[in-house]
This record gives sequence, C-alpha cells and structure tokens, in this order.
Amino acid sequence: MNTSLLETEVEVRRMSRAIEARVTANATPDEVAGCLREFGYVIIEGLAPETTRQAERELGPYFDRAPAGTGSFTGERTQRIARLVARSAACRELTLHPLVLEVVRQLFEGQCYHAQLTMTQAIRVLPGAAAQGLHRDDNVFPFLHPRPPSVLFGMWALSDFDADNGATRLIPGSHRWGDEEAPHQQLAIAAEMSPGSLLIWEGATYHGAGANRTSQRRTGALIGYSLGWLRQFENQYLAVPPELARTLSPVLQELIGYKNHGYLGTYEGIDARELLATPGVELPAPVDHFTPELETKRRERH
Ligand SMILES: O=C(O)CCC(=O)C(=O)O
Ligand SMILES: [Fe+2]
Repeated sequence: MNTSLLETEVEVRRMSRAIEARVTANATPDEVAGCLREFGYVIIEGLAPETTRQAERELGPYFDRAPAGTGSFTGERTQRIARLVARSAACRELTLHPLVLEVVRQLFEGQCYHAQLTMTQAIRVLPGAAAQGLHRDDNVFPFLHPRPPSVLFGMWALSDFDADNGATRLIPGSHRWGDEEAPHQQLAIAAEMSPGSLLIWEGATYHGAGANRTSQRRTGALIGYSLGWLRQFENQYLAVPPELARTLSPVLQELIGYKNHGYLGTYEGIDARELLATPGVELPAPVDHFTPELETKRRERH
C-alpha cells in the first residue's frame, strides 16, 4: 500500500468510530453475520456475563499453574489454557451459544455440510506483555486471499479488554485484502469490551493481542469454529476423548467432530457418534454417506 493510501485509511479509521462493528446482545444473527461480512469482525456487548464469570472461576486454578509462552507469537508474558471443553462447563456453554452457532452456520453456508469446533484456548495477557504481531489465523491453510470464510474465532471477555491492557487489535475490512497487502499497525483498532462481551473475527481478518501496559491481567476465552472438512487447530479427539465425549450433548459431540462430514471422519464406516452411544461397536454394516440430503446440499453449492 502506498503512503497516501495508508494515510487515507488511517483517517477513515479515525472517523469510523461511529460505524464501528458493535452490537448489543439482542442483535439478530443476520445483523451479526452482516457486520462480519462487512468489517471482518464484530463485538457483541453483554452477551453472557454470568457464564463468563463462571468460566473465569473454573479456569482460575489452571491459570495459577500455567506457564507463559516461549516465543513472540505465543507471548513470553501470556498464558494459554487449552482443552476448554474438557476443563470448563461454562466454556462448553459458551461454545454452544445459539447466536454464535447460527452466525457460524450462515457464514459457512454452501462451504460445508456442518461446522466444527477447531480450537478452544483461554488466553491471559499479563502486565508487561508485548503486542503480538498482526496475523491471519487462516494462514495455517494454504489458501489464497480473498476467499470465503473458513474459520471464525470468538473471544469471550472474562475481564475488561481495553486499549492499554492488551485488548485484541484488528484491522477492520482486512478480511477482503489480497495476500500482497501488509498489515500496518496504524490501521488496527483495539476491541474494547467488558466481561461477558464477545468479539468475533473472520479467520482472514488481521488481528493480534495488544501490549499490556497496565498492572491488570487481560483474560479471554477463545473458541474457534471452522468448515467441517478442515483439519482442526486443536486435536479435539485427544482433547475430548470418547469417555468424556459420551457424556456431552449430541450437538457438542457433532461440533467436536465425532459426527462424520460425509465420507470424512467415519469410524468403522459409520458415524463415529455411534461409538459414543454403543461403546465397543465392531464390524457394523457400512453406510452410504453420499445421502440424498447431502447430495442436495452439495448440488446447491454448484
Ligand atoms: O489474545 C488475543 O487477543 C489474540 C490471540 C490470537 O490471535 C492468537 O493467538 O492467534
Ligand atoms: Fe490469532
């Protein structure tokens, strides 16, 4: 990007506070999905304050023991707790938030039969932490940009998020950029929000944790979803093994990935959720997975 273009963008960003992608908890899925399509991110204020309070309590003992990261990306003053589905009932509830699931469904429509959970990670940015580099989460895949959404990340605020304590920084609209554009820091805004609010960003939106220049800790629970046929960021079958998955709701079992995606992810040729229902299932009759229902969905895409 040349200098004058950059200046214009910075100016537009300064003026854009009024059109910030921020909605209240009673927003409809269409409104939330509309913000994500337009800006590449959205903040939903006050969506689940009680559940995030519970999550904060449940994760406390893990944060007490968790080491900080070991590189500039993971952050040497940043703690990360994985496997939130296994570790926190409140995080299981956040993962299944109906507004979020409907937004994810809408954004992935036509790209997969169903979405899956890709990563769960509570992140605490400690006082003195340096800013994380701005990046695109979907760069873990060999995709060229721009492209339709493949990953959506939700950051639930478990503490205040502000410009000084390490709130996630994002470049509005950068989900539309090609791969040649550079993510200049000056274009980023801080996603300021209070506990219980949710920031969602599209995997192609440039973002990163901010620097923490305060004496307070910034804590969030990151819960990410992806197209049902992509490799998951977090190995969900190890994170949530069958003994535990068996005790969860069918929707959560599906999200974790136990439900096959057509011919992908079967167990003994059948839907792996049957292994959860009937432990020790062996040599079942194989099932056709190009069902008329999935065929119709596939054709709709073309
Ligand atoms: O902690 C944050 O605000 C963002 C973290 C992030 O983007 C990441 O680790 O990929
Ligand atoms: Fe990220």
